[in-house]
Parts: sequence; C-alpha cells; structure tokens
Amino acid sequence: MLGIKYPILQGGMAWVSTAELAAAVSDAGGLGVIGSGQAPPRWVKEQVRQAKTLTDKPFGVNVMLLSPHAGEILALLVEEKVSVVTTGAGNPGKFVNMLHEAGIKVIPVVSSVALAKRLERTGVDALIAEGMESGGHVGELTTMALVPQIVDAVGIPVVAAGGVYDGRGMAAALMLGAEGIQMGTRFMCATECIVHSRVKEMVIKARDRDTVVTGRSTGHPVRVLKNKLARKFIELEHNCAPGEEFEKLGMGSLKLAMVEGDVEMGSVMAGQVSAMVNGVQPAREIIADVVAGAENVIGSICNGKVNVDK
Ligand code: TUI
Repeated sequence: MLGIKYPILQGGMAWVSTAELAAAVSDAGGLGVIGSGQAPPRWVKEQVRQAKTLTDKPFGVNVMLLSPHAGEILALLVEEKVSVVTTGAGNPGKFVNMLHEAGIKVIPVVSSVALAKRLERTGVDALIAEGMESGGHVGELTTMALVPQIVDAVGIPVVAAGGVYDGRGMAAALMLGAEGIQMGTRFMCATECIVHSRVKEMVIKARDRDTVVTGRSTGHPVRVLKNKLARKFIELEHNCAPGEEFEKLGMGSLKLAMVEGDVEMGSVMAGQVSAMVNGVQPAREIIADVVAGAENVIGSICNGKVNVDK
C-alpha cells in the first residue's frame, strides 16, 4: 500500500522529525515522516521540499490536528502531493476526501476502539493504534490491549505504536494482528535526527521508571521524561490548579527541550522504551536491527522453541 520495503513507520514527532530523519528512514526502506506539530505552513513546505531532494522514496507528514495551522498544512500537502499523511490528537475525517483526491494515503493515529471505528467509516487507508507506552500525547490503553481490540474492530490494516523498540516488539505487534509498527523514541536517537544532543543523552541514560504521564487532569495527558518541569506539573495536579497554569507552564516547553536542549525546564516527550535505547545509530542500522531481530525471534518460535502444542 505504501510502496515501502519494511512495514516500519517513523513517528512524526514535533520539533524532532525533520526532513533529514524522514529521508534517512525512507531511504533505508521504512516510511519516514516529517512532524509538523504546531509549526507554520511555510516551515512544513520547506521540509517537504527538502525531503524530496534527499530521497526518491515515499515519505509522509504528520499533522497534529490541535495545531491552528492544521487545515492550511493539509492543503499544502495536497499541492505537494506527499505520499502519506498521518494525523494525531484529533479526528481527520473531514479532510479524507480531499487527501484521497490528491492520491495521498491517510493513516490517523488512534488510541481507542471507538475512534478507530468512526475513522474507518470515513474511508481512511489504515490506522496507527498507539498505546500509552509512547511518548507525548497518550491515551489510556496499553499497546498490548489496544492493538488486538482495534484489529478485531476494523477491516483496514493496523500499525502498532507505543513500546516498540526492537525485533521482539515488532514480532509481538505482528502476533497481535498488526501489519506494521511505528517507532518514535528509538528514532529520536538516530544519527540523522536533529533533536538536541542533551535530549539524546537523556533518552540514552533513562531507566525503566524514568517517564511519567503528566496533565491527565487537563484532558491532555503527555508522557515525558521526569525532570524539573514534570515535577512542577505533578505539583500543579496535586494542588488541583486551574487549566491556565498548566498552559502557562507548557507553552513553548517542547521546543525548549528538543531544539534548545533545556532538559530541565523543557518538555522531553519520550516513550517507555527510552530505557532500552543505549546509543546513537544511523536510521539504516536501526531498521536493519529491528528487521533482523523480528526474523530471528519469529524463526525461533516457528522452530518450536516455544512449545505450545505438546
Ligand atoms: O499526537 C500524538 N502525540 C503527540 S502530539 C504532541 S504535540 C502536542 N502539542 C500540544 C498539546 C498536546 C500535544 C506530542 N505528542 N499521538 C497521536 C495520538 N493521537 N495519540 C492519541 C491521539 C488521539 C487522541 C484523541 C487521536 C484522536 C483523539 O480524539 C479526537 C476525537 O475527535 O475524538
């Protein structure tokens, strides 16, 4: 469906997934995705143009539907005829026809069965089922529970996201009925990823319990690596502070971490697999490792190492 060699999508992370990363992932046989976040349409257009100069393979753009620029960005993606649009943090239903008319595949990220069913009816091409292990804006369910429920509820292909780091994660996702995976956190530490080096260091150093979900009480729960900002958010929640205080604290904090490298007062959005990331590697190596690992673990199961049928 996507014209890619391996069913591995790269998460379109705001301030992190630029043309360099997306092109490297696509060149290596996955689907690279530019993250548009809250960026202005002009920046997105430049990134798309740059990615086209860096790779002749298909790539995508993620549109964060909470952005005030989402409509304008989708219109320019139609003009630029990108191969794939993934969406996050909202319902892209009203844009599906416009994107399809331009030959663009539409793959929304969902974190519930209800939204998955609603979006299937709008004619989207596939869905990314994202569990709460992932970084950034998260839902309530884990990948393990969410993926098979969405696979059972819809007839279109499902991509599993959240908590996938290596071949074991990919194999597990396929066992749950997914046809592919999306990884974000691991690609943050790709050589080609422009995220600030202090963010990469923090992800690499992270241990199993170093992420936390803040902002549940505001309706915008976000998984981040624990730091001073996260502790301030937790304190606001304990004090039942009004929404404006969260907004004030959160404003500009993602850019502060990812671009400026302030890993204490910035929002270091990253998933639970941060603990498994132990170095910086080219995107091509990441993809090769995941594919080889999945083949290896699936092979050993097929050879009877897990003896389920005595
Ligand atoms: O979108 C994400 N992850 C993100 S977006 C982001 S940037 C940000 N900026 C400002 C506020 C909050 C975040 C950082 N991380 N993941 C995809 C995703 N989308 N996960 C869950 C959803 C989702 C949630 C609710 C999709 C649709 C939805 O419902 C909308 C509806 O209409 O029912």
